[in-house]
Order: sequence, then C-alpha cells, then structure tokens
Amino acid sequence: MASITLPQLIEVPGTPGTLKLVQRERLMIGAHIITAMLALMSGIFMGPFQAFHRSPTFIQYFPTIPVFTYYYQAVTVHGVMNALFFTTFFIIGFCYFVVERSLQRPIKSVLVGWAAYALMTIGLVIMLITILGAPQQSAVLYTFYPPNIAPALFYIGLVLLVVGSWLASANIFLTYRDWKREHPNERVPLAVFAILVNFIVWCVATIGVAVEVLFMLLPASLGILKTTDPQLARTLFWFFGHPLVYFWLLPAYVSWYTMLPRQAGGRLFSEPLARVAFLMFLVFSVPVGLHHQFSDPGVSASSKGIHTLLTLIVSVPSFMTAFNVGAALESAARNRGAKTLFDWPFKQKWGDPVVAAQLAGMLLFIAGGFSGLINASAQLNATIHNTSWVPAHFHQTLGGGVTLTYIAILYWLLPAIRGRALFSKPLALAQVFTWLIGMTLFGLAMGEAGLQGAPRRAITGQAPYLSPAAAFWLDMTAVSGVILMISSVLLYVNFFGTLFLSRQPAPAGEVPIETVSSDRTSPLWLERWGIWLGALGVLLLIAYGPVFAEVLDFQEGWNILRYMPTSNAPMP
Ligand code: HAS
Ligand code: CU1
Repeated sequence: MASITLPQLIEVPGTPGTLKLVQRERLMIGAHIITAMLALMSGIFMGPFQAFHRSPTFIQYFPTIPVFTYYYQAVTVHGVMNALFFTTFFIIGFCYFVVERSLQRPIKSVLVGWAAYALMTIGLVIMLITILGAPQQSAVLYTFYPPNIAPALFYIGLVLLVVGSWLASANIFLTYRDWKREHPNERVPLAVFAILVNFIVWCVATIGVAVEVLFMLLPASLGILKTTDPQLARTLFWFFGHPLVYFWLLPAYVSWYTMLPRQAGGRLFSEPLARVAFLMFLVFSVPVGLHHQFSDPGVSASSKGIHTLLTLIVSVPSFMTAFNVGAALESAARNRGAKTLFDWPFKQKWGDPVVAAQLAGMLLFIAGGFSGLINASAQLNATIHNTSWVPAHFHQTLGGGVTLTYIAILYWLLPAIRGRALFSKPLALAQVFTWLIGMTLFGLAMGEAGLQGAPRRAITGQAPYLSPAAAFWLDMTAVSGVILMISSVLLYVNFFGTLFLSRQPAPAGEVPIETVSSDRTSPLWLERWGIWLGALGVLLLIAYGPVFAEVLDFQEGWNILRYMPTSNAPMP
C-alpha cells in the first residue's frame, strides 16, 4: 500500500481551503462511504414497503416483493441496515477524513484501518445473508430483544461491526495522542474534539451490547445457554441504545458547528460553548437508557426518575447547539443582507444543496427533539410508548436531522473523493426538499396515528381495531412513503451518477475543514479526558448501579449463577 506523505495533506498553495486528496486516503474514505451508501440502499427501500403494509387503504394495492414477503424481515433489514450499518460506516469514514485533514496527519495505522473495515464489511455481508436466508428466525428487529433468538450468524455480524468500530476508535484516539504530543499547548480543532467525544461515548456504550450479545444472546443461539433474561438483556441493550443515538448525532453536529457556518457564509457564535456542549454529551449521554424502559417491570420508579432527570439534562447541549448554530446562521444571513428580526431564515443559501440539506435537517430536528422531550416524561411516555409516535420521533431525529446532514456531507465529500463534480445539483436540491416534505408528513402522520393508538412494529393495514382517525393517518404515512421513495431514488441517481457518469472535475475549495483551532479562549484542561471519564464513571455508578442491582436481584444475593451456561433453571 502506498504510504502517505504529509506534504500531500497540506493545503494546495494559492487555493485556500482546497486540500489535495492522496490516493490512499481516497480509497479508504471512499470504501467506507460507498459501503455505507450501499447498506443504506438495502435498508431505505424497505421503508415505503412498511408504510404500505401499515396503511389500511394501500395494503391491498401493494404488490408483494418476492424476496421480502415477510413484514418483520423487511423491518429488520430497514432498522439494521439504516440504523446500525449505514451509520457506523459513514461515521467512521467521515471521521477519519476530518481527523486526517484537521490534524494534517494520516491516521495512526492504515493497516488497522483496513482491518477494521474488512471486519465490518464481513459483518455486513453475514448479516444480510442471514436476514435474507432465514427470514422468520432472524426477524428480531434492530433491537433484537430476547426471548426472540436469531441465528448465531446474526449476532456474529453485529460483533464484527462493533469490533471493527473499536479498532477504528483506537486508530482515532492514537492519531490524536500523537498529535497532542507534538502540540501540547494547542487546542485540538473543534471537529476533532467532538469526534473524540463521540468515540469515547461509543466505546463506553458498546460495553453494554457486547456483554448482552457475548454472554447472553450468542450463547443462547448456539444452544450453550438454555435460558435467558429479557429484562437484563433490555437493560444492557439500552445502556448502549441511547448513547447510540448520540453516536449518530454528534458527527452531524460536527458538520453544523465546524462546516455549516463557513458553508452558509457566517461564523460560529462561540467555540468554547460548543466544547462545553460536547463535553456534556460525553458525561450525560450514557446514564439515561431507562427512558426506553419506563414501561418495563423490574426497575424501580426512583431509578426511572433519575434517568428522566438525566435525559432532560442531556437535551441541554442540543438547546445550546440550537442557539450557537442558529446565531451562526443569523450572522450568515446578515452578511447576505438580512435586516429584520425574522428575515434571516429566508436569506440562507437555500439553493445550495449542501446548505439546504442541513437547514432542512435542522427543521426536522426541532420537531424530533421536542417529541423526544415528550417521550422523556414518564407520564407522557405511557401514552406514546410502543405506538407509532416513537418511529415518528426517530425519523425526524435520525431520519431527518442526522441523515440529511450526512447527505449534505455526501454532496461535498463524494465529489472530493471521486475527483468529479456532483452529478446534478438540481436533482440534489429536489432530493433535499422531497425528503423534507416526506419526512415532515411522515412525522406528522405517524405521530398522529400513534396518539390515536396505532402501535409501532405491526401490520396495522390488516388490524381490525383501528379508529377511523388512526386509519386515516396511517394512509397519510403511506403517502409520505411515496414521497420518500422518490427522494431516495433521486439520492441514488446522484450517488451513482457522481461515481460513474459525472465528467466535470470536482470544484476547488469545497472541503470545509479547519486545520488550526481558531479558539483562543477555551481552557486547555477541557482536553484532560480523564476528568470527564471520571465524571461519567461516577454518574454511571449512581444511575446504573441500582438498576443492575435491581435486575440482577441483589436482594437474593446476586443470583448471578443462573446466567451461567451450566444453570438451565428457568428464570424466576
Ligand atoms: Fe430519542 C426513542 C428521548 C434525541 C433516536 N429516540 C428513540 C428511538 C430512537 C431515537 C431511534 O425519553 C427509538 C428506539 C426504539 O426503537 O425503541 N430522544 C429523546 C430526547 C432527545 C432525543 C429527550 N433520539 C434523539 C436523537 C436521536 C433519537 C438525536 C437520533 C439521532 N427518544 C427519547 C425517548 C425515547 C426515544 C424517551 C423512548 C420512547 C419510547 O417510549 O420508546 C433529545 O436529546 C432531543 C434534544 C433536541 C432538541 C432539538 C434542538 C434543535 C436543534 C436544531 C437547531 C435549529 C436551528 C434553526 C438552529 C431539544 C439543535 C435552523 C434555522 C433554519 C433557517 C432552518
Ligand atoms: Cu434514548
């Protein structure tokens, strides 16, 4: 493999902001981004299929797709590919790129980078084959709750994804360590600061799912364990599952904080405030998982209360983001001639797909964020839990704010990697706005249907119990599915068009990366990671110590033996 030389990473003289991509970097980032997009492709087109199956009117007209005849199989492909594989590949590819470009050095080990990629890709292939090959058994959805147990290959696919991501994390941490040794008195650029936070959160969070899969689900699927404990498994899963949503979100915030201000023509209001927001994510992202288990038995109300409080606290850095990035957008609009209190949203670069995608993502994220706050209240959660309100929430956060921002990134990163201009800007704009319209309608319709009692994860198109209002909103969901299907086709026309058809060279100066931190005020101790990990550790003890004591039945003397392979006694 050709080794990378540092001068090639430095800005091309005379064209500020332009960075020449070396071949090795192209290959590695390209491999991650393209694999991410292929994973998304296999998941995204299941979405409309599900919406049609959930709609009492549309279900009768919907032709059965030969491979995906089984509703839960499609939902599993949709969730696993979109939420787990697409995101992880995209995040790692994007973060390598940002770290290399910001720190002006290659990642620590190219070999480990490829090894990680290979593991994750094998995991992806195994996963797809398993879900396609064993539709009934492997349809355990992306949350894979026991007592449903999938074939062992399902869990092996997951393990490979997570182990690969750990190698990638180590690569990023060590690249930073080397940089820090050479620059002990400098602040690391904000984008890398955020990426470090993100991978720290990821490494802590994945401990939960690793324990669940390695000690419970995989042995059960191999027949080594004859019993399982859904409550313990759910608790371990959500220890991972909530921080997972911030693992998706923070790379989007990297773009909003460190790229969008420049792309939009303004400047960030406060970089130190941004660092504080990211540190808050580090400390508060993990100890909140019980807000997914408000309706679960076996966990005390006081533990649920602690997690509610912490959930409300972890929404504060998102509010800080709204004001900080909002002020950056306002400054951009003022530079473009905005004068009055309310004209700045209209004076944005709505005609530039990279900017428009992020703005559209933010609009969706406002709605998704607020529905999250509703979910976080234990009383209100009882009304919406397990209804279609919940997918409405996460399609506006993950499917809206996060995915549209990744698409914005794709629209400049793919041309930079390919060396060719984006295939079609008008198509990209059409894609962004159809996505915004489709996801807005999806959020509204699924949310309303949920409030009218429509469950999530069910073929409601055939349900006899729906009220007329719920049926109407589920039909509207199918309409949004059509719009989103069109948007997805446009996305992939541009994706493949840029890869194979575009002939124009990639425009110069479109790589929005800062190589030296412009922040002169943040204290350097913000980068003393031990402090923040210590704070997280203490909080985890407070928030999760009692929870695990409860689910493991501490009063009965840590009856942990029943989780051992030799004990086949049924769960109490
Ligand atoms: Fe959530 C369930 C609570 C954020 C994803 N969430 C889920 C599930 C997923 C998910 C996938 O408390 C379903 C899991 C499952 O399958 O069961 N969530 C929250 C809260 C927040 C939150 C309090 N969630 C997210 C994000 C996600 C995500 C982010 C993915 C990326 N969520 C819950 C709860 C549940 C839940 C319960 C369990 C429900 C149940 O019962 O099952 C908060 O962090 C949200 C804070 C965000 C804001 C918005 C800030 C707005 C910004 C935009 C700025 C706009 C500007 C204007 C500047 C307060 C930053 C732009 C200007 C222009 C001109 C356009
Ligand atoms: Cu959550």
